Amino acid sequence: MKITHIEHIGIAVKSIDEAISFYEEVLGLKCYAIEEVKDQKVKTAFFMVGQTKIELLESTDAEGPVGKFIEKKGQGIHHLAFAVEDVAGALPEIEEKGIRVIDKTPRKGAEGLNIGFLHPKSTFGVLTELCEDPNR
Ligand code: CMX
Repeated sequence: MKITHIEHIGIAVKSIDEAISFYEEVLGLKCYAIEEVKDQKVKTAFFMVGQTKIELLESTDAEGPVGKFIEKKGQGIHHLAFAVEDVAGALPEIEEKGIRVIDKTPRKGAEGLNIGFLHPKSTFGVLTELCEDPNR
């Protein structure tokens, strides 16, 4: 498995509109995309910082992963996503090393990326995502 860079940092927020205002008006970043990912029960907003993105996540369902996270832990960093060249190959390779893998095979995430998650209980408390851009 080869990690090329940090693809994005996911931040759970209660209101994506309020959070966008902070990132744009206070930090001076530009939101370049807003997308609902129905499968993940979230609405997302993206900002580019160098080659890394900030992904704001607002839950669209209290029982979804971000809804449950905010209920339990409050707003804050939700996950760390690494860009890899081959998610389908990386997931079984990681599982073979005894790490708890949430997705055994890749699924489609925001921006059409192929993604897979590793369970935070196996990764020192940080929900870890692997992403592959199929257009690269
Ligand atoms: N970071 C760190 N720990 C987390 C966490 C997170 N984001 N989400 C849950 N946990 C912890 C809980 O606090 C809980 O810990 P304790 O038992 O110590 O209280 C434990 O993980 C719960 O684990 P669980 O019972 O297996 O499951 P949950 O139903 O809470 O689900 C998880 C947790 C990570 C398996 C689930 O959220 C998941 O599958 N996430 C992957 C998908 C996802 O997060 N999608 C949203 C983002 C989509 C996008 O980026 O587009």
